[in-house]
This record gives sequence, C-alpha cells and structure tokens, in this order.
Amino acid sequence: MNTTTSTNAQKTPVTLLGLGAMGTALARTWLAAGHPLTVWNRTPGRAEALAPEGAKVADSAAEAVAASTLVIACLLDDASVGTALDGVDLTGKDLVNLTTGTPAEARARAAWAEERGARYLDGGIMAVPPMVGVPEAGGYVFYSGSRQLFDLHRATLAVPVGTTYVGEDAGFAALHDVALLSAMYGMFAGATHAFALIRRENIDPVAFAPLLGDWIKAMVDPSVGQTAHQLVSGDFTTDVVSNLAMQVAGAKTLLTTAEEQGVSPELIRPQFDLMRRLLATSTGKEDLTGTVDLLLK
Ligand code: FVH
Repeated sequence: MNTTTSTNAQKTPVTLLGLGAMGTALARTWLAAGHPLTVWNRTPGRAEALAPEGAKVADSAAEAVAASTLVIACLLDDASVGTALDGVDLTGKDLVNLTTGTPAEARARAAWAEERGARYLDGGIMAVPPMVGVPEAGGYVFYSGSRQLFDLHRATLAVPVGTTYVGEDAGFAALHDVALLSAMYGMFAGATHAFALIRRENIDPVAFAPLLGDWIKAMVDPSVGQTAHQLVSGDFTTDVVSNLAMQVAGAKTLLTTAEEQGVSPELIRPQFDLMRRLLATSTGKEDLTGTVDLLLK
C-alpha cells in the first residue's frame, strides 16, 4: 500500500533534557507535532507537568538518554550540561545542545561528546519562549557541527522554530548567537540612553517609544549591510552617506546634551572614543567601518 499519511509511530522520538522556560516551550511543540517525547528535568515537578500532554517522564538523565537516539539538551549553561550528563552512556546518541554557551565551550563539548561515542550538533536559539511554535514570529536556531547530522534531523529540529545551519565548526552557532545578542545589548544601551535623556522632561515615554523603535529599524538595515560590504571590499570610502568627521563633530552635541540633561554618557561614550581614535588616523571622509578593526586585540 502506498500512503503518504504520517503517523506518530513514524515521527522521530526525541529526548529533551531541561524543562525551564525554553525547554518547556520546545517540548510542547514536539508533543503537539506527534513526536514521542521523553523528558527529564533536575527538578522533577517541571517534567511531570508535561505528562498529561503525552510526555514520558524519565527518573534520571541516563534513563531519558537511553530512550531515544536524538537527545536535545536545553539547560542553563554549559556547566549544567556537563553535570546532567556526567557518567551517562552517550554511545550511539545524537546530542543536540541548545544551551547557550561560548564558541570554545561548544567546541569542547563537541569533542567531549565524540569521545563518548555520540555525534554532536550545537545550537544557538534566536527566539524567546513565546516565539516557539509560532512560525510567523520569526524565531530560529543557529546550528553548527556535522552537516550530515543536521540534515538527518533537520525536519525534527524545525518543529519548534526555524533552522539556520552556519557551518561544520561546532563553535559557529554559539559565535553567531553571541554576536547577535551582543548587537542586541548595544541597541538596548542606545535605547536606555535615549529614555534617560527624556526621563526628567514632560515627554511621554509611550509616545516616544515608536519614534525610537522606527528610527533604530530605519538605521540598522542599511548600516549593517554597508558595513558588511565594506569589510569584504576593504574600501571604506565609497558610497559614504554620513562621514566620520561629521559624525565625530556631531558626537560632541550628543555628549553635551547628555550633560545638560544630567545623564551619564557611560553607555554611548565608548563608541565615540573609538570614532575619535579612527579619525586621528584618517581623512575623516570614510564610514565608521574602520572602528570594527580597532576593536580587534
Ligand atoms: N528564555 C529565554 O528567553 C532565552 C532565549 C534564548 C535561549 N536561552 C537559553 O536557553 C537555555 C535554557 O533557558 P531557559 O529559559 O529554559 O532557562 P531556565 O528557565 O532558567 O531553565 C534552566 C534549566 O536548566 C536546568 N539546570 C540548571 N542548572 C542545572 C544543573 N546544574 N543540572 C541540571 N539541570 C540544570 C534547570 O533545572 P531546574 O532548575 O528546573 O531543576 C532548568 O531546566 C539557556 O542556555 C538560555 O541561555 C533562553
């Protein structure tokens, strides 16, 4: 009989270690999609809460790992992965680690897993729990490590959020993740400074917020695209819209305004210091792209 009907028996069984806010959100999507799911959490109550939804609750990490070939870890940090899997038999397992960590931790964890007979993929989650299982929210996970292993499990991994594979180097998912998160905190720093500037004035922050959000959105896309192309070409002076000399002059206005408003410049001054250092070695006709290389130690 030829049938394309998918039954739960055909869905890849998944073991999930870690049922914090993110792990629980992930678990619910695999259960809803009909994947047999075995769960383990250090604090048992969080795992038991998923039993009525169809999860099989394991009493130990070892029991959970034994239940499926595909084992997903979504724990607090790299140390908790080591603790949870200490002494657990990983022979023949495909370990997918969605725990946030550094690139070096990911590479070390890949070697650690391979020494224990497991194949390894690292993941960096670019989503918050409410985005999980909501495709239109745009969340995804960066994956790196074996391409073959990624392709093998891609459909299962794509159930909670999208997937973006970034290379064979196990550290690359973490590096992409941390790069995007670092940019996010830089953006939060700018927004924090902006709210501080208006804080003591008769300006409604709620009315101000969309002005701020729209301005950041309008600036970010063209700016990061221009920087990327200039880094590749090595030419930082073509198609410059807002040159360095003008921006350094403008920075004085921004710092003076902060002083007038009684706001510490601690979040924005480092960027301006870097721009001034660049200007000291250039004509000022270029873009800000040269500040990227000034950061390299
Ligand atoms: N939630 C978020 O907004 C972000 C979105 C981007 C990705 N992150 C990363 O996802 C990992 C898990 O985050 P989470 O939100 O699930 O975190 P928690 O709700 O705090 O749950 C932590 C789980 O880790 C378990 N755990 C902690 N320490 C240990 C340990 N030593 N041994 C075993 N398990 C451990 C903890 O267990 P319990 O406290 O319930 O017993 C939770 O299951 C994380 O890397 C984020 O950076 C989330």
